Amino acid sequence: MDASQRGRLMHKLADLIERDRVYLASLEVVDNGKPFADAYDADLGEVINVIRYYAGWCDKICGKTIPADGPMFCYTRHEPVGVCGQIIPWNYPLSMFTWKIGPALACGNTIVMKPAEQTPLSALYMGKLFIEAGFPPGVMNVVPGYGPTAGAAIAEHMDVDKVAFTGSTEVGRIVQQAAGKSNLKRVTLELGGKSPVIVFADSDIDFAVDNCHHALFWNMGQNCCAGSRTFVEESIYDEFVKRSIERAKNRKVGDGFQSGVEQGPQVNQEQFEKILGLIESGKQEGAKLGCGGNRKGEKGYFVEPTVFYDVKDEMKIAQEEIFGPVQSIIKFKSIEEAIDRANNTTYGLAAGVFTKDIDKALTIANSVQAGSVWVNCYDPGLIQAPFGGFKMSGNGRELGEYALHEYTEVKTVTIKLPQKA
Ligand code: TXE
Repeated sequence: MDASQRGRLMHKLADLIERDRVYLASLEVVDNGKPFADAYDADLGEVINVIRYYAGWCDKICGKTIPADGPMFCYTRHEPVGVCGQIIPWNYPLSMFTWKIGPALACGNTIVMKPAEQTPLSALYMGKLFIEAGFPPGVMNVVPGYGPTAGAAIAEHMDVDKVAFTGSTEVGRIVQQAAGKSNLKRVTLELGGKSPVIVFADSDIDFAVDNCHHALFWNMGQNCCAGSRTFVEESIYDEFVKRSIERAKNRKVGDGFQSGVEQGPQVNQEQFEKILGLIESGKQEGAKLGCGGNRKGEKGYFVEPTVFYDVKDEMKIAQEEIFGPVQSIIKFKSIEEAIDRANNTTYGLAAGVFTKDIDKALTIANSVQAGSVWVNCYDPGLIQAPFGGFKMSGNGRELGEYALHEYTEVKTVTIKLPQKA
């Protein structure tokens, strides 16, 4: 169909999501446990914006004419890759769904989507909305199932041309290997992180405390770019620790449908136990526990907002992705030391810096190995800007114009002319 018609279908889909926004947000709460206000405002807001953003791109994806040597007319076409397998996690079920389908549809691909086994409901409902919007049969296929069966079938399939995966680094490797062993399908990966946030003494301390709190605790800490290593300059360290503990103690934990709740349960028992195990390792390895450190209550997978301080780089809680409400505060002395220690990780997804000194901000921005660097903010959620990882946090970029490159093949057409014009 015409590219502009694809754009109209995507706008129609966005209209239907807006119509059913309360229902979709409620499905996210039931499935994932996140607070309703977060699902409704942040997740659904982003979902609608992403689909509209990419709807606008549909008829603006252009090749080039190339001033090639000789009597040649040379141009490129940006063609769809074909059938795109997309495997997504459970922390942002609908957001991850739309980050993936947006650029894929804009470029004219078809999709086989596998939602996470923990959170398939909103993806299935989206399948229904695709039909209602009038997408041709076969363009969008939602296949719920488990990773080693349904997910692996996508990664290994000879007729799938590309696989986009978001999830653990461990499974990212499996997906890339499966692509290598089958048809060398294109692979983009968005994996875990251990993102540093560097707070200098000249920053507004309350502002920095609050931002570092949200950088870690947002979405129950189940965030690939969670600011999970909070580096704080020596001279403000004690005060920063004190205020961070106060903030975490005030965090309201409970049922996501109750108003005012900031933190719901972890997604399942496996994640809950992983987090409690890492908290235990922090205690045993000598990190100081400022607050929390246990499950909350006796029912459900609730974890107390936990703050560790005097955390050392070699401790497990400073090395491994916890994916839970556990903040680790680390002291630093100089900017050089902060950069070295921030980069001392296999991950490279994101980083934050808080300072009023532009020189420090730019030195950090240029020196940290991370796909996104946020200055005096953390994860502002700009859908127009690319997002993705350095090092073992993955490859490829999602969102923004950059994501379109991941969903097109560039074809070069060269025509010999009788003479150079
Ligand atoms: O992830 P998995 P899990 C991290 C986080 C978390 C850990 C484990 O640290 O604690 O990973 O979470 C599908 N072939 N992140 O076990 O298994 C699976 O069905 C193909 C960070 O839930 O990677 C699901 O759809 N697919 C992350 C998806 O992969 C397979 C978000 C993610 O699940 C598969 C989630 C296989 N063999 C977890 N095995 C982020 N980057 O945001 C599983 N899957």
